[in-house]
Amino acid sequence: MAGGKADNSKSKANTKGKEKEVKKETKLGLSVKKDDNFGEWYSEVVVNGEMIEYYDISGCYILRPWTMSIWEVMQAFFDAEIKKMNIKNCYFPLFVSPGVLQREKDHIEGFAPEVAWVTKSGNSDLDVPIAIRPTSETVMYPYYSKWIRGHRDLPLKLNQWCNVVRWEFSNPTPFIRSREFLWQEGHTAFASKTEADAEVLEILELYRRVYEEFLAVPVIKGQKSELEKFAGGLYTTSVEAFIPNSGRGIQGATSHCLGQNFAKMFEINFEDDKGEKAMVWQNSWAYSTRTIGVMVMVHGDDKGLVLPPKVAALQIIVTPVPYKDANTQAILDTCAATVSTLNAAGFRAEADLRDNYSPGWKYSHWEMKGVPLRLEIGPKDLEKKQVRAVRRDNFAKTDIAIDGLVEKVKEMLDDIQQSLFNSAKLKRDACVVVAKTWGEFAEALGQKKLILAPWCNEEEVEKDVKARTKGDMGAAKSLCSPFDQPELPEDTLCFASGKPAKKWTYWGRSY
Ligand code: 87F
Repeated sequence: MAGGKADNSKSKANTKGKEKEVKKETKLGLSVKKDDNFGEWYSEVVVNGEMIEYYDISGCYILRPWTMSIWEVMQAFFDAEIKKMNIKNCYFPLFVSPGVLQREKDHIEGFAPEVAWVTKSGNSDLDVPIAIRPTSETVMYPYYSKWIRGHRDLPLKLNQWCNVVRWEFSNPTPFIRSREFLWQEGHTAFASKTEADAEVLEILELYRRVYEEFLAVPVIKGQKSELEKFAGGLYTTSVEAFIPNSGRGIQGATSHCLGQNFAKMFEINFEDDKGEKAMVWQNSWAYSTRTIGVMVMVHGDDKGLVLPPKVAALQIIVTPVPYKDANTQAILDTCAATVSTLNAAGFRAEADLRDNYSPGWKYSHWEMKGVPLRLEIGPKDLEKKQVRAVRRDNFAKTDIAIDGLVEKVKEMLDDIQQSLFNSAKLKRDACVVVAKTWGEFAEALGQKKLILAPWCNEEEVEKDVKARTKGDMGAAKSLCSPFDQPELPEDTLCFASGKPAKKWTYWGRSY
């Protein structure tokens, strides 16, 4: 059964002399193992973990509260950080007129098939079809042109939290590739390139922190190749994650320096401090609900989701373990009191006091949903003034004295957060292979590795790598040239062309 809920068949049980309806319990769990069929495992875990519900339009998914609360935690962090940078929130319309969309036709060309259009209202055709934003450059920049007049209007730094629509055609995947998704998009304009360059990196660091500090997913910061950068911009930086199970890299978020390309197209000019006409320097940057899919893929296991405590909607689930002759009410009261203590201390805790599910069923249920810590309270615990803690990440069990509960729980959640990151990093690092020749590269690619290779940095060579690795699994491409460059001895040659290498670059198949 998909949802992991009890079905409707009812049996009667007599508890404390009162007739109660007890739902028959159904089996929880996943029908496949993560290492056996990763794709199937993923689809099951996002549904059974109650993050996603499939929708009747392909590529569209319902984001359930369990998902939205994760998104809101990341949003609260990122939003507060960009406000410190004096970036303001705004909201532009969802619809784009065809005229402005065409104004950046050069770079939109490749994207055009993904743009969705509204052509009717009721039964009548619209005079002019209206596009739905796939991103908001063309929506926003005409107004940047209007609002920016002099150097005192700069910098202009806006962000919006919104949905976008990209009508993808290849295998839609919840969070990872959906036709509508949520993101923030930042669009900033500066008087100088120096300021723009600095902001690109400042934002990229926030993206690193979203992944590493919140989602406990290790990422690599670096620069995209000319082939993989946003064609409308000057250069693109990104954080790149890796999914060991599929052997694919995944672009986690991007921070672009647009240079003056859009300023030219949209005539975003200003009078500089010397009274001369100048063009602005622009950036744009975004991260999306894709982040959540990466987190699920990296941490989930055969029992379901594994949520890092910092983003989990619920950090602690308290379950009573009543026994036949025990004082059930005292156990339930202790559970409730424990939850109050934890909530008062700032944790997100709840008790599962439902009397129509057994403790075992509840364990499986909350394990499926990935709650980081479970506290069990039974008669023995009551007697000893303790609770039993069970960690979701490694199932380690510890008895904690009620006295020092808050401190101990804090310690454990911090430790879970750190352990998730550490083991994800160990696993990711174990997938990295240094390849100096085509032979080594091809072998590593066959083993689904994340490949670090010396490269001549030539576009033609990257195209050639793509052509030579084409196949059912998709071609290999460059993921990024890490900012953190290992030493490159002078006589090092490119793994693909044999020409002198210019930099170390990560390569692999990707999402
Ligand atoms: C799909 C359809 C139309 C990506 C598209 O990365 C246009 C586009 O411009 C498109 N898919 N892009 C590139 C988006 C670039 C940039 N936009 C602002 C970002 C960050 C946020």
